[in-house]
Amino acid sequence: MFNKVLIANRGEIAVRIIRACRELGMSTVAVFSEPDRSALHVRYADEAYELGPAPARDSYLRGDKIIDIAKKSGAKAIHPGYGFLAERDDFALAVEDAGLIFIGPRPSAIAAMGDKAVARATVTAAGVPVVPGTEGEGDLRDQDLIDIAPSVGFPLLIKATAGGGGKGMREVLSADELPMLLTAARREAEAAFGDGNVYLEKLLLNARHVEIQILADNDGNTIHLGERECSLQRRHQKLLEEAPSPAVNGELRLKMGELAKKAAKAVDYLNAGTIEFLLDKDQNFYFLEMNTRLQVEHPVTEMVTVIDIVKEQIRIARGRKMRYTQDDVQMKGWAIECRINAEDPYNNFMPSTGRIGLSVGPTGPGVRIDTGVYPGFEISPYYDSLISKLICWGETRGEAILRMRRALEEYRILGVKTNIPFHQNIMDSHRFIAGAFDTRFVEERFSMDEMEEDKEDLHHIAAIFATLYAHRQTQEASQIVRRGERDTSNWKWIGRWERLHR
Ligand code: MV4
Repeated sequence: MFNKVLIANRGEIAVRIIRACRELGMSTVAVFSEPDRSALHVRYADEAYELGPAPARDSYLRGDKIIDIAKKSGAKAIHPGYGFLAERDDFALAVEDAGLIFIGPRPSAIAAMGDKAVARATVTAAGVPVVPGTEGEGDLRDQDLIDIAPSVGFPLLIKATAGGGGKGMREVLSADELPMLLTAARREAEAAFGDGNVYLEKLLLNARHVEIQILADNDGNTIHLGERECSLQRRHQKLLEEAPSPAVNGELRLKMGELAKKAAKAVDYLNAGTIEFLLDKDQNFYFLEMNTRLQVEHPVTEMVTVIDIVKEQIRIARGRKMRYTQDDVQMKGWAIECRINAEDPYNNFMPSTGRIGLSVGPTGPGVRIDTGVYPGFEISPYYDSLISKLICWGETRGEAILRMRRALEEYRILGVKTNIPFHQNIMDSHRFIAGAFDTRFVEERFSMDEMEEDKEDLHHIAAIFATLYAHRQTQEASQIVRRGERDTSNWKWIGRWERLHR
């Protein structure tokens, strides 16, 4: 049994894990790189040890050093957070071999889900639907793939078996492009992952990215905590997540949840994990991959289920039974998370580095901020650009959106450019408000400027009212819009509507 945990990570997620440990009465050990000497996770932990220079390979990826520090400090368990060493089965194994506990899944599950072709074959055998494509876990040669391609159908996607998260994918529109793109994809995969193996999947268009949170303990209990909608992303970087998904009803949630549990059980899964699905317009869904770690967006699930996922991870790692059965899990209300990044939404989301100046975060009812920075902290180019995660809960999706709008208005960050204006535009977007978006929305349909024109469309404004006040008559909502003066902003409208009707 352990009472001291080493957190092998930095930033907001290290702080998040330290908080869970403290509430459970456990001591914490932080590790840090040179520029992170005065970071928040270092200040919050009971002890902290330096790993090395800024580059991750010299610091946060030094599994050997981290294990040594755990042994030296008497931490009997290591929580990897997300990124860095979180999904490295060799690290998880090394932790176990050192007689320590890895707070996460077994190395075998990380490895099985880490190879995307093995993952596909494994969950298929368990009866979980995958996107039509190549089958089996063996390595396929170009000629095999060229022979199989017509039966998969075009357009299709070449994906790296060692990939994931959208890295190293190639769209193929027709058979004649395939040989050339196979060569390019293999070269890229070889360079990025040291493994040039690829597989094929039919390309699904207009799909949403919906993922299911899983928890599994040592007693063989596997439960799901419902879904998260993660379609709002740009270049495979998620920008906003919500729970539940506007596209999922109770019946679909039940189906996806049961199949997600099957996928997890197929690799004898332990601890917290996430099953990613693509969901199409006709409510068909397909397994994409499993993330064998705690995720950035876990708070939206925590807000609607009132389950502390990190504490549950620690309980599970201690060999305890989960505190919840599937019947205990209920979703209440709606939660939205905006990732506040140090980047310029008016300049192609260019990262903005520098010292955080004066900053004041929103507070008040239903607002949660997870952050790893503070005024005076230097945002360096070495790590990701996440300043904080702003999470708002509301009784309805409408209340969550209005609360997020309010919170974004309150938020002040000086010193670096942030994507807060982007999120404010999203909160104004009729498609977002109506819940009518897919994974291509931000890149193909959304622009900071076009927003203004879009706002003039009365049908869309009617959709806003209908969504925000779903408990009222849609007709009533659209009448208010038709009576309207054209030059009044949507949000003034909503204010007026509030005064008239509440
Ligand atoms: C796909 C797809 C369409 N069809 N696979 C990107 C992340 C990785 N997990 C898999 N991804 C995709 N796989 C098929 N067969 C579209 C994507 C995709 C995507 C998925 C989730 C969230 C955002 C995305 C953005 C672009 C493409």
